[in-house]
Order: sequence, then structure tokens, then C-alpha cells
Amino acid sequence: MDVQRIPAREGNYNLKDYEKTRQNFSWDEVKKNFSWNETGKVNMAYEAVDRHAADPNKKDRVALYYSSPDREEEVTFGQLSKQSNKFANVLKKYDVKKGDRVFLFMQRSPEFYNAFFGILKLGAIAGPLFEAFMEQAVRDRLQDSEASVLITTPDLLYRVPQEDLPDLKKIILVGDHNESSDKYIDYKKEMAEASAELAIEWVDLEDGMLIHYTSGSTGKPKGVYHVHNAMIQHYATAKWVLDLKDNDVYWCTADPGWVTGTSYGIFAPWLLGVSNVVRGGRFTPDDWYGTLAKYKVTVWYTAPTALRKLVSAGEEAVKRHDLSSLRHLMSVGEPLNPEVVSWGLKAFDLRIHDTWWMTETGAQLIVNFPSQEIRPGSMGKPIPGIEATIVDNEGNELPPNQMGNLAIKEGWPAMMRTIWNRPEKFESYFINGWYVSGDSAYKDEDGYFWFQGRLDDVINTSGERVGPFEVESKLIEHDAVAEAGVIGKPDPERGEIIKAFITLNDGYEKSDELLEDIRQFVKTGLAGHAAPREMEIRDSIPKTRSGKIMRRLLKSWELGLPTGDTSTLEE
Ligand code: 6R9
Repeated sequence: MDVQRIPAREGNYNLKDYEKTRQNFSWDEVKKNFSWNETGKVNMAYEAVDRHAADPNKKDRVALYYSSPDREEEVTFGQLSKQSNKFANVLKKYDVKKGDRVFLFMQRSPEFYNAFFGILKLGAIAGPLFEAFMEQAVRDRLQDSEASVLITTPDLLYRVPQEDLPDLKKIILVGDHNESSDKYIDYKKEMAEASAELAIEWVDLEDGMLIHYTSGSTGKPKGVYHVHNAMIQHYATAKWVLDLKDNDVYWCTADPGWVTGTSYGIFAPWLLGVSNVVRGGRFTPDDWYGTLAKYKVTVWYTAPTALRKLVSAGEEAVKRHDLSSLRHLMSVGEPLNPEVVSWGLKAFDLRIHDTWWMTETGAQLIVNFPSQEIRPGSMGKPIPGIEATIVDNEGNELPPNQMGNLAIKEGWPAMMRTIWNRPEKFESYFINGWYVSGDSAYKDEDGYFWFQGRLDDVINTSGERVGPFEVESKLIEHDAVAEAGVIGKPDPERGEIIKAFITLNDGYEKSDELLEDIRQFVKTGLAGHAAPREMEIRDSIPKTRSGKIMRRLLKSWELGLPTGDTSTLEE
């Protein structure tokens, strides 16, 4: 595909004069949108829920449109405020205090959101886990955080190794069960008895709010610690990047076990009092299009892995649904293949806006704004208030077009404040005042950032540095290829050779001719040195629950090495 540029469209917030907006920008201006700026009374749960419940115009607005294959429910801001008050009172009864860690291990459901905000209302720290975690993953996280309370469902209880969790005092069970020990608290019973009145705990902006565990390439998962202050950036990006307006219906497909599912699946829309769609259950294209149509979703935030599946399902699937309400699309989690961007233009007549950020950054940093030109394959530009650059290993800035380590000037509102129990790990992210991301990227002359890969994924073949992403993007442009994962395989002659793992679209059979055709396609379409020397067809490509291709795992398999931490691997 040519490096086409997709012209700016109208956005809610006009950032066409990007440089000027940056120069005039101050986070203090954003703070003026919060009542605490005058009252000094801070709590994320107040700003995201109670404030709207107290507003006669918003109290009865639907906060949550929940649906799963077997349940549908609508919850207003007024109801969410009361239910989370009740839940806070339940926790209080069992002695939960400010700063305590309370973890959630359950599928998305209205109860999840009641519990989540109930935790925040006491100033306790929430730790959401993917419901699909197995015992080891649950053990690592609850042990490290020394969580005292867990909220879960009876069917998941067998994956909670209680004998290894001495700090865990209570388990709140959502759903019918036969447990009788007084360690267990029955959600339904307690909620029925709890008062809906609560004196919310006012906290400091720097007080803890959330811990998200994220896996590194080696070692145990890290507990990334976030504070209430993050709301400043969630609010700002909800306006500029999510482009939310008062009457929008917003859907972020991410699970709250992943940072996208909290920062943008909970906080950002609700800080603006916008109706939020939550869909539980597994992904199918028709189901997802059906959800967009049913709730007349206007703004949609999803991930490349899902978008690639939609591309595979074809344009016919799009046409079966009325998606005319959609006006703004975004993507996060992995590089957004240019192929997918052009498909989006065709299929939806909408631009897909890539956004870049990390669990550690807490909120979006580099993005494509509605009111800016998109260069497909680029993550876009830093939001106002964020300074980004490319540094070498010593933390020196590199000139445009040179590949290096993507770095951010430290000190933005949503930045993690530490790694739980591992302050030295936290310190190791910073050099010369820069937060160093571990992503390799370059910046072009016009200030657009281009992602190349995780630094540990970049391939060096015969002295040429090749980002796995560009090879994967070219591979999936081929009609036969559904998904691709590309790694460097050690080679005595070339240092590394490129090995591609691919899955085929329906209707394609494995053959040597087909593989050679795909190889030639990359060779002529990208570069000779970027064409995979080895290719393997698989039934699936290993991915994390947030949809990231686990190149590290492909590599371990290929080389017969230990696979390290795989707790976030999707089944
Ligand atoms: C929000 C989130 C962070 C890593 C990050 C990078 C990759 C995220 C991306 C992207 C290319 C994008 N990543 N967004 N790569 N383009 N738009 O994903 O957090 O799960 O911590 O992952 O994801 O490698 O370093 P997290």
C-alpha cells in the first residue's frame, strides 16, 4: 500500500493548530474542570459516578449498558452511585480501610462496577484480574499485593489458592454458592442489608487507586501502581482523543483486567458522564457488529487483534448491520496495520485512530487526533502536555528518522507512581529525566512517531534492523494470510533470519507454492531483506489477553527455550 495520508476530519476539539495548542497548554487548565480544584475534596469515584448522580440532568442517564450472551441490564448513574455506596459499606463492615488492596477476579458484570467503585470510595486500592487467570497467575498477584479481600464468583474459586495467601482475610462471592465458612461473604445478602448512604473517603490526589499487573519478558509480573491524580489525563484525553460529547454512546471492548479496560473502559467515559457499553462473553464479528448496532454506539475503542478478525470476516459482515451511528474509531495495544486502516475507510467510511500508551503510562500519550492528518502505520503525535522523543541507550536524544528507544519526559498526570514492592524496578525505567518505554520507534521530520517493535523483538538480519511489525503488516496484506507473528531466529551467517508464523484465511490450503507466493509478496512489496526465510503455518498465533502477539513465546518455542511467564496468554 502507498504511504497515503488520510486528511483530517472535524473533531470535537480542534487541534489543527497543534503546535500552538501545545505551547499554550497547561495541565492546570484541565484541573479547573474538577470540583476538587476548589473544594480540595478528591476521589475518582466521586468524579466518575457520584457527581453525575447528584446532577438532576444526569442522574437518570444510563451509565452502563451491560450485555452478555445470557444477561442484559441498564444501570443509571444514580443507581451506580447507590450500589457502590452499598458495596463500600459492605467492605467497611469487614474492616477494609484506606490503602488496603482489594482485588476483583470475575467477569464483567454490573456487580463488578458496583464493587470497583465501592473499593475506591473507601480510598482502598482496586486490583482487577482477568477472569481467565489460572491458579499460578492469581497466586502471584494476590501474594505480591498482599490483598486482604477478593471479590470473585463461585465458579472461579477453585483457582484461588487460599492456603498460599495468608493475607487474604475475606472472599466476597457474587452468585449462588454453598460455602459456609465465615471467610466467605455473600454479595447478594450483604448488599440487601447494606445502607445506600455513605460518607465517601476524601483522599489525596497522590493516594493509591489501582494496581495493574503487567508481564515483562522475564520474571514475575509487575504491580503497576496508579493514583487518583490520573483522572486529570483521563478527562483530557476523553475530550481530545476519544472526542466524547455529552450524548455519545461509547464502547471500549477491553476487559478491566487490562489497563485499557479501566482507564478507557471506566474512567474516561464516566468522568465525562457519557453512557458506556460493556459487552461480556467471547468475540465473534457478528456479535460485535450487533452490539454496535443495538446500542447505536457512536465512539468505539478497540484493538488491532479484533480489527484484524473483522477484516477476515469481510465487508459482507459489516453490511449485515446498521452501523450508521458510528462516528469515531480508535485502536490500542499493538501496532495498527496500515492494511486495517485502509479497510476501515472502505468498510465504515471512518478513519481508525491509533493511540499509543502503556500500563505504566496510565493514559494515552501518543495519538492520532480526529482533527489531524493520519499517516497509516504511525501512532501519531504526543498529546499536549506530553514531550516524547527517541533516545539511545544512554538517554541521549536521536535525530529524526533514527530508530531508538521511545521515551517520554517524566511527570505526566497519569504516570505510574511506583512498581508495588519494587521501587528499584520503578527507578530503572528512567534515564536523564526520560521515562524509557522499551518500545523501539522513530520520529519523522513532521513529528509523527512510527512504532517498530518491542526493543527485545527487533530483528537484526545481516546488519539490517527489521521491525517485526512491518513484516507482519505486509504479510497480512496477502489475501491468504489472516494473522502473522514474526521473529528473528539466530543464524550463524546472518546473525538472525526472519521467521514468520502465519494463520491462513478460510479457503486457503497449505502448499509450498502458496508459501513461496507469500514470500515473494513481502520481497517485492517491502524489501528483499525483510522477506521471511522461514515460514510456518499455524492454527493460531499466541497472543496476550489484550491481543498482543507474543513474539517472545514464538521465539522460545522455536528455540526450545523455557517459556517464562505466560500468565497473560490467551487460551
Ligand atoms: C495500553 C497498553 C504496552 C505495549 C507498548 C507497545 C504496545 C500499545 C500500541 C502499541 C504499537 C500502538 N502498544 N499501543 N504498539 N502501537 N498503538 O497496551 O498497555 O498492555 O501495558 O502494553 O503495547 O509495545 O509498550 P500495555
